[in-house]
Formats: sequence, structure tokens, C-alpha cells
Amino acid sequence: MSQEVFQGPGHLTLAMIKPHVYRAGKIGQVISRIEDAGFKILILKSVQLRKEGAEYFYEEHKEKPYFKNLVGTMCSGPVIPMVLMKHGAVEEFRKLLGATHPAEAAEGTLRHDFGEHTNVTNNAVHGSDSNAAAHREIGFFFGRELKLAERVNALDKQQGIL
Ligand code: IDP
Ligand code: MG
Repeated sequence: MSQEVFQGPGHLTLAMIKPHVYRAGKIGQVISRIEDAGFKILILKSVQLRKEGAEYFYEEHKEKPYFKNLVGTMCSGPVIPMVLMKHGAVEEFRKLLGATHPAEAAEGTLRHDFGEHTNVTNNAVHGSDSNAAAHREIGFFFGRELKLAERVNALDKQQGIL
């Protein structure tokens, strides 16, 4: 994906529903709330993260005391990463998420409504915190799909197959 998409306010962000939401059977409700808030879901999948992947995804936290627990939690079941589009997507999605700790998040935010109020690790959903992070995180989960899309587009330009 080209870097230009992430210039200016940024229109794309990476959201990821955490495993405890999957276990509670609330993925659908979370996705509905994301759509109701005006985000378009460009691409979405279900993934079982492995330790190395979760460590890489959260590498900026590797010195934190909660790192091991965070990695274990993110590998405890499927996660649902998705690319969201909206004007100012990164900032707008952080607003929909609410504060990191569900107990401190405002009512009506995803983390207040779907997070575990006694366990910050299970705060329901991840959202990129900058355009640079969105670029990195979208590449992490969807690099192969984006490369494939680029190849199909290139083929279409060359051969008009679509
Ligand atoms: P964010 O998800 O709101 O951006 P970060 O500070 O980037 O918050 O932390 C990443 C994730 O690490 C959080 O979403 C949460 O799951 C977990 N986390 C953050 N702080 C703590 C903590 O103090 N104890 C346990 N887990 C934490
Ligand atoms: Mg963060």
C-alpha cells in the first residue's frame, strides 16, 4: 500500500477485536457499532496469533511488566483484525474506543461497553495510535492481501482482464 494514503489526517486505521470478545460471542455487536459510527470496513479476517507475531505487533511494549501477559492474552484465541476507513480514521477510532482502561472509558465507548472493567488487558479492541502505527499494523496483518491486490491491479492495467 502506498505511503500517500497515510498523509494528512489519514483515512485508514487498524482495528483488532481481542480474543475475550470472541469468547463472549460479541464480535457481531462490536462490528455493528463500528459501522454505526461511520467506519467502512475495507478488509477483515480472523487470525490465531502466535507468540512471535504478538510480540512483534506489541514490540514497543516489550520492556513493560505486563508484556508477557499481554502477549499470552492476545494468543489465547482468535483476533479479528480489520482495516477501517473514515476521514481522520486513527483519531476518530481512538474516540470510539475510549480510554485504555475500560473502567475509565466513557459510557458508549467500545472499551466501556465491551471491555472487562477489572482487567485492562481485556479492553475489547485495539486501535492504531498514529498514522505511522496504522501503516505498520495494516502491513503486519494484511501485507500479503495488499501485495496480491497490487498484482491484480497491475495485471488488469497490462491485460485488461477485469
Ligand atoms: P492502547 O491499547 O489504548 O493504545 P497501550 O498503552 O498502547 O494502550 O497498551 C497496549 C495494550 O496493553 C492495552 O490495550 C492493554 O491491553 C495492555 N495494557 C496497557 N497497560 C496495561 C497495564 O497496566 N496492565 C496490563 N495490560 C496493559
Ligand atoms: Mg497503543
